[in-house]
Amino acid sequence: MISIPFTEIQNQPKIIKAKEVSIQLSARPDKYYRHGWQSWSLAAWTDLSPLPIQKPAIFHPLQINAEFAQEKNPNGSWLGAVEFSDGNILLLGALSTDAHVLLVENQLSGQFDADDGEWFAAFGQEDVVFAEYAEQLGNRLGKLKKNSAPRVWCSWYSLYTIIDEPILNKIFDKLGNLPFDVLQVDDGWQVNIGDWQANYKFPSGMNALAEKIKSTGRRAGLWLAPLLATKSSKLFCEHKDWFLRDDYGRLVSAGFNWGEPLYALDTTHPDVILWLVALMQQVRAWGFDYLKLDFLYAGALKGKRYKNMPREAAYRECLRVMREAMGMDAFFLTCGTPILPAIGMCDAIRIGPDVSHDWENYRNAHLLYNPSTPGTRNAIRTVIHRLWLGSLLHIDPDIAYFESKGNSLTTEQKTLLQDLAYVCNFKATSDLPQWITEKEFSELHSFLNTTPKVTQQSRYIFQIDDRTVDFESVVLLPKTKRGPLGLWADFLGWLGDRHFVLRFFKMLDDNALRKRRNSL
Ligand code: 9PG
Repeated sequence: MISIPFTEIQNQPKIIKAKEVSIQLSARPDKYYRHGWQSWSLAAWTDLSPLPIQKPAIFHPLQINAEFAQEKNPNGSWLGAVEFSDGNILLLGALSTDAHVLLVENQLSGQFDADDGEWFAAFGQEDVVFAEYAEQLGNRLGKLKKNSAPRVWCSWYSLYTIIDEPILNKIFDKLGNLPFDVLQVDDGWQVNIGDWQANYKFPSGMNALAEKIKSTGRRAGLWLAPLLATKSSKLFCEHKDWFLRDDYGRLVSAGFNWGEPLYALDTTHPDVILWLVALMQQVRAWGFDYLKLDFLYAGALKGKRYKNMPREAAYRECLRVMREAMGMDAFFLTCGTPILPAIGMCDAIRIGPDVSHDWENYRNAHLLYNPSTPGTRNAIRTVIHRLWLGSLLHIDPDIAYFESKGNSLTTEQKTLLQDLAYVCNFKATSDLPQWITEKEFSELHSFLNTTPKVTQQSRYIFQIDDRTVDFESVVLLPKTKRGPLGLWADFLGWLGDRHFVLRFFKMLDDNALRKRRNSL
């Protein structure tokens, strides 16, 4: 462990090569910058008290860095920062993958999993320090920024899995002259997670779907989750030896979704690599050139791999292979991705949890303490703390809403989300042309055509053209519940780990979706 006196960093940034490094602080800081592992994990400035463990635990592999789920001290993936009473910050950040930062009493320390690596440490004004860190990361991992991010219509946040060929074709026609660059088909087109062929709802096949989109003058986008599979998939049944296992030979859980347990591919297995390359080429051959690859954390879970290498390094290598296979001319958006390994490998990265047509779900936020589940407040909170990534690649804050039908967000909340899109310079929506009013249609039209001047005035305050927008009220985290409510919360957490409970909730969701489909 290399120990650095704080005074050595106070006047100028430092790069340190070490497996472990620690900085002894001169005073107890006021705040800690927690940087979550992947797109959906929390990023936020908080006080130094322990955060409640988010629940249900069955979701840990798919929402956080599960290795640190029980850690009480403030900590985060690759980087951490502390804020002192004078407003200055000290940042310690890794310059390569497989690293973690932790604050124990007055000691800020960083640790690489396997070998030595480089650390960046700097003290001063928050924006300057984060910009310097990003610059150093860019030098090592690469900057991949194209001129401007495409404007995207995405099927997920209005139709979820109820997409089918007739409804999508109708929507593509009705989008008229709205200035979208990409129409992206999300989850719901595939036979199963792992079985990436068109399902019965797309009888004309994927070529025809891409053709239809291109005939409207836009690029065709497609969602896939290539690094994992459900237990019921053909892929899992036929290739059990392709899946990640632990030291005892047991399958590693990649969480639970789509009403089923999920398993992760071992992306260092030569046959898996061939399969992934063929899949990326297949998607391109269908005619899609905007790829939203999702649930990518599955490529970086802890396990015993075919090739013995650190898990995030293995994941980064897999991204490189998929990027090469899809071609540099494709637009590659990563989602549910561990952040640092994706830098330099993709064009854009989702930097927060999903938005939803609700502001905050009381059960998930206040009883399960889960800041990763879909919800607009969760999304804004984490995105606003990850803007520093914007100098390295396009940052996707998720979609903005304009429609009021089926949407419980207030006008102010919807405006905040639209402003977040301006701040990130990444514009997307899922609104249905048949649901939005004339007024909402024209608001969406002007949103897509506007690039306002955005300047950041402080951590949470932005000037957007002549308006001042303050995101501070959004970022607060719910307090731990005590007494009977605390017990109830624990019980809910326990229930949330049961497969039958998760399947029951899925059934309710599916029913609601069916109703939605019928109303279209
Ligand atoms: C499709 C969706 C959309 C969406 C993605 C991703 O359990 N979870 O915490 C969880 C978080 C996000 C999520 C699904 C589950 O959504 O972010 O845009 O593509 O998958 O299934």
